Amino acid sequence: MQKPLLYTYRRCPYAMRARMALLVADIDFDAHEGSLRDKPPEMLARSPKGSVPVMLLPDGSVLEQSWDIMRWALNQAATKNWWEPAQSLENLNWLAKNDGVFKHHLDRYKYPDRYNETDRDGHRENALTAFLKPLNSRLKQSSFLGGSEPCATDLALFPFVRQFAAVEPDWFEMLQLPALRAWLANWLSSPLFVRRMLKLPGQTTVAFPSLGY
Ligand SMILES: N[C@@H](CCC(=O)N[C@@H](CS)C(=O)NCC(=O)O)C(=O)O
Repeated sequence: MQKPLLYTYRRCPYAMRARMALLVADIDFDAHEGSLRDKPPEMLARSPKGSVPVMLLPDGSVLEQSWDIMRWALNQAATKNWWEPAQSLENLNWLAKNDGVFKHHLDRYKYPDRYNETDRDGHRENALTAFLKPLNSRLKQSSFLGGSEPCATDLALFPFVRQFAAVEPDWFEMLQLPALRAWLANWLSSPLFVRRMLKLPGQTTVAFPSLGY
């Protein structure tokens, strides 16, 4: 294997952050677009935990966590402006809160049936109070968590905030979260995101950047 191979799933926010980091780092990689209902046996053989993203490196090692893929892509001289600000205690805390408390409430708000959830609005409120309002306050201080420029933490959080905003877009639009909304709009229109969202053929391995995006 010459190039890294990423097992990915288009709508998965973890896969989205990994793919955006690989694009930022301008890394040439192959991508296998899968389905959560029909996971490729060769991926499961390398990573039995069965979640995406998974990255196979040319030296045979396997990265099984989205943040590890981001580290592998961005922790190098050319992209240290993306990686180093993400190592501050504050930004590591944002990552932990995103992947912890926010993801918990987001899932139960977005998929109440899947979680047998009767208090969907309570989870929506908790996500706002515990995460989105504090994030809005933080983003009033600077446009990005990286400061005036984005860093890996911005990349890591954006796909989850996007999911939340998309559950009830009209309701989200009414919220008094101007800094957060500006941050989100910036990412949604970013060429990185637009390129990442283009459809890959399902269940086949393709050279990701060579599709001419
Ligand atoms: N901690 C993992 C979480 C990855 C994850 O949960 N991915 C979801 C898709 S968004 C998944 O593959 N779930 C397995 C399944 O639903 O079968 C990471 O950061 O990569």
